[in-house]
Amino acid sequence: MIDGYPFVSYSKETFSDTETVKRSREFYAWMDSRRTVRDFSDQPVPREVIENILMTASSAPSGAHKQPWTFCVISNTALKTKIRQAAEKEEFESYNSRMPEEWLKDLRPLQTDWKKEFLEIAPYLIIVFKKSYELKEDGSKGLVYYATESCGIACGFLLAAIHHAGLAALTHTPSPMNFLGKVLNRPENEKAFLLIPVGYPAQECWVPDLKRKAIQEITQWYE
Ligand code: IYR
Repeated sequence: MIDGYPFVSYSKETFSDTETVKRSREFYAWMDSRRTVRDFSDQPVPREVIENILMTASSAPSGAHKQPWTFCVISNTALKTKIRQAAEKEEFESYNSRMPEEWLKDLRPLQTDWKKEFLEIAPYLIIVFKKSYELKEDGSKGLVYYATESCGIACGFLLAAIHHAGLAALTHTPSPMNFLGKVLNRPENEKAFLLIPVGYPAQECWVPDLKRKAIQEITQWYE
């Protein structure tokens, strides 16, 4: 007898080819309408929405089902201010002396800079922490597997859930990010992975009119 989960039947509804094509097309169109947003409204978002999008994120597959993530949810005004100040300090350094010219040139069309007012305006900041190992209650350590891939997939699910709920998000990577672990007092096994401000888009919200790569540019078919 192997220790572990009981196995249950996974019988899902399937669809005709026509319906499958239609569903995939509609989902693509919906996801393709998602944009990274930097202009947020301060309109509050119901707490249950945040809980639901986080549970969606946590439904992502992970190595040996370890779910090696913690989602820190910040709505406290003083804490948001502290995070903004610390992020801007790092970003100022990055934009002014750490990023190479090619990187700055690549960012110019997106019109980003070191100022991060959205960190105080968005009603919620979700900070995803990656566990590089498990810290058990008795203080011992446990392995996790493919933690980076697992967290990346969870963040993808999270962004899709945010978009599905009609909210906007920004994948923000203040660099380096270790100040977040310090500000939030995270345990030693957790490293900040991604900072995602979440909220409704501002009434006036502008995004660059970027184009996505065509199917021929992103695929190689072996038939
Ligand atoms: N972390 C900085 C710089 C930045 C880097 C990339 I790559 C982007 O796609 C956008 C911004 C910032 O958040 O401004």
